[in-house]
Amino acid sequence: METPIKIEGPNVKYSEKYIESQYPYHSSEVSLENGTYKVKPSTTHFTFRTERKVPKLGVMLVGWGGNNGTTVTAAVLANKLGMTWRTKTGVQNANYLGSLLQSSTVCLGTGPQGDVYVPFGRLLPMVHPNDIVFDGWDISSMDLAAAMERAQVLDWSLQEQLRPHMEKLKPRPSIYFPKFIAANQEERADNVIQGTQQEQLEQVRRDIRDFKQKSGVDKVVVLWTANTERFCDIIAGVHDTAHNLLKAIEIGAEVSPSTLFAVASILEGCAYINGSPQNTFVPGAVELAVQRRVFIGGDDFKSGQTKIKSVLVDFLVGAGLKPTSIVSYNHLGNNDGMNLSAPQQFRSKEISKSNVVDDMVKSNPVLYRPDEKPDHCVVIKYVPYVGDSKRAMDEYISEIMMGGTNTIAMHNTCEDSLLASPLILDLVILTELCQRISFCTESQPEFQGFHSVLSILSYLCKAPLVPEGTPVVNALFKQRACIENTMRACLGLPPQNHMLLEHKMQ
Ligand code: NAI
Ligand code: DG6
Repeated sequence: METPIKIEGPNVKYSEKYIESQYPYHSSEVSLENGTYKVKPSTTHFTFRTERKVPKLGVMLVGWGGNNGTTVTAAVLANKLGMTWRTKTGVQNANYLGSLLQSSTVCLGTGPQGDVYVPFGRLLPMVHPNDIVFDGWDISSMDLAAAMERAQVLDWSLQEQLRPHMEKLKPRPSIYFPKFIAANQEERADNVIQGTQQEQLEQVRRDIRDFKQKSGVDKVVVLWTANTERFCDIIAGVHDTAHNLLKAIEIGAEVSPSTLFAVASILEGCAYINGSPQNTFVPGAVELAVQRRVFIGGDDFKSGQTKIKSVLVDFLVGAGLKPTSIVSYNHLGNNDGMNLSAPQQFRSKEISKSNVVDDMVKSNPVLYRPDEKPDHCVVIKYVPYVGDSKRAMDEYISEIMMGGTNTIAMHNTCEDSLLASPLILDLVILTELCQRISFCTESQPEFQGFHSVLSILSYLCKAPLVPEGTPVVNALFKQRACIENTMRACLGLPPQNHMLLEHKMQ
């Protein structure tokens, strides 16, 4: 039995419907006046309101029959059914390792026995992954049991237990435009929606409604975990506004399948998350989401090599060392790797993996001139033999004191889909939570939700999508602190400051 959490304090009120908190948000405005930085601290008083009722959540995956799609579905089933299986080293239990919300903790404060930590996902009322109902689309018609076998991710004895459950799950036909993904994917495409772009869009919208109605879920979040597409050229009059984009779909101008899915979800009022690197969110799609007040998030799961990069470079730059060269190699042998072996799809991934240290570099003008960046090279190779067990090798060279150099080399081997699956769960659960949070201030007294571009998801994304004009944060622990402190604000708790002043007095 989990110990319930209740905050007792003047800043928080629990009613049947809401947790309502008062939160002083401290910030500082800086100006440069006569060669001096003038810093003006200010405080904005927020009221946060979090709906307490956790809905039944449905998640529709685009690319459901892929390695990530089958692995996350299988993992949830295995956890829900309490499955265990034998491996060569012993008995393994189903778990959610790698999920920020399920398997990492936050400190509530200090008790008689020292600091008290609770799972992140227990801070506020949130959906539990075991309760998520999955559905989705794939251009491959394989049922999820056969697709799980094709993925070669999970131990065989677990697959045998899962098969009767997974074989009942069949992906819905999907939108397939061969020019957007690698030609080597063509063989898989036996499950496609026919018709004009407009008809395809309408079909996806019907699918969302059909799922919602048949499964009885209260809400649906749609998440793209299908193949990486090539970038779509953004054309004025086609992709630039919501109106033009809807018109472009109607007349059959070039719109990518992922953008069609995003538009269909937004029109159905369902949040849409992009787990791949392509530019799904063309300006017209963003505008549509803002107009309809629907959340969008992305891009590209930050699962392994990039996660380490966003820690290591933050450490180096934060320590006053100067990274000057970052070279990252990957090789992998799954279908994602095969798709990325085509130049245009590789290019999408290369872009997404290359801008991930910019904020850290920019944060330190002692080390870098305004126009200066470290050399940064990204290589991905397809090597079928290693399957889903991706190899990542990185070399970081930094300048250190008095002309010295510091070279760090790293080798990481890991099943890619077992890293991505818990991120998928965190993304949809956090998105759903954000749909239940609203806030107001003294100057804006009407309650409002977060901006449609849900930047709080940045921790989980390589190339965080943020509202226009907002700083992009890639540094991992800043991203984590943003989620933790936002949740603490909803409980009327101050941000985690790690000062431990109570232990610093005589
Ligand atoms: P996968 O290739 O195993 O699965 C993709 C699935 O999408 C396939 O079953 C394919 O048939 C399907 N598909 C392709 N186009 C489609 C469309 N238009 N509609 C519906 N289904 C379609 O790939 P995997 O390993 O599952 O990765 C999925 C995506 O996630 C890739 O874009 C990958 O780059 C991205 N990603 C994966 C990470 C990881 O750690 N596994 C991390 C970051 C991103
Ligand atoms: C090879 O780079 C395949 C990709 O899909 C990656 O596995 C994926 O983008 C994860 O990248 P990272 O940098 O977060 O490990």
